[in-house]
Amino acid sequence: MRKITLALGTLLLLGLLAACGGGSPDSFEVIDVFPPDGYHGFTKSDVIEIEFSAPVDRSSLAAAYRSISNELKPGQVTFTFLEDDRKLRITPKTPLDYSTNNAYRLYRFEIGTELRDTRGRPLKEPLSVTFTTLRLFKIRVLSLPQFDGIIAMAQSGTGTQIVVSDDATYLAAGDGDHDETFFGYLGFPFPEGMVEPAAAYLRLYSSLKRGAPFQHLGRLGFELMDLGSELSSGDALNPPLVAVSVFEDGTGYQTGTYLDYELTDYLNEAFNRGLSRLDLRLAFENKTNSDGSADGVFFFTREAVEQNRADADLLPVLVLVYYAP
Ligand SMILES: [Ca+2]
Ligand SMILES: [Ca+2]
Repeated sequence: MRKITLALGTLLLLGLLAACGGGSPDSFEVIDVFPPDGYHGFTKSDVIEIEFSAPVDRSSLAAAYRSISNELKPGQVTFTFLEDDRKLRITPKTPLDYSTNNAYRLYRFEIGTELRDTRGRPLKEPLSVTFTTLRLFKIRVLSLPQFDGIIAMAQSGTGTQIVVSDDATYLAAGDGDHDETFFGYLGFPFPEGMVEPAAAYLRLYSSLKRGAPFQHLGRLGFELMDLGSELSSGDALNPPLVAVSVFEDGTGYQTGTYLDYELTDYLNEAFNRGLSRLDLRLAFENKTNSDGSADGVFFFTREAVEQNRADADLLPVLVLVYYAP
């Protein structure tokens, strides 16, 4: 008899719990928060959102919210209640600053047990969140060996002949002794974790010049490409992804010197297109001046270093500045 009574009591209790599970939870607590405590990589477009188990008594928020971070103090944020006051959005009036180097920039806020729900119950546990915004990184990236190389294109009676050399020790742009056209290629991989690109600078070492390319072929253009999975003949014929905006006109061009070009617009374009690299084609405005004599500029490839034909300092380098968690 006693056993039956106990079982009946358990059933009643379960029934009571089930009834509470509906619109009337057992306790007032945080059930989700963004960013979670310890989060890295909060961006300028992110907002803080906290989801509660029951509707918040709005009048209790002022006493419950606090922050030691100047940009998150009560006067510096906007509070918005959503989803029948079960969700609180906290939007900084000024987007939170990113770290200006690779050190973490910390932000912190708390919601204390002063917070009540509309039934007057205090928050079960205080919420304390420390998080960081994006950090700034500056790295040097070398072109991948399978993408640095040269493509030669020649016109003959039988049509256009294209020769791809992705294992050459140099890349060249210009024309050759038989009026063929040379295009040079570079493919710089993006680092993992790049959330927002900031700037890109290409540094070339002018190892060799033949003829008078800037007089005969016009300016050297840096063309943004998508080289795909490998260098192929189509990469000589395909147009650049966007209009070329960076040119070298040859003023002061000397062999044996470093040349610097800002390619930030190219970086942004490649990143916004979802590409995993900054791929470049180096091409003069005129494919050839048809004088039967070579005019061109030359740069080392990764293979040149691997074969001990050039020092690593002389390789094309992309200095990449970007934000990551
Ligand atoms: Ca190569
Ligand atoms: Ca020529």
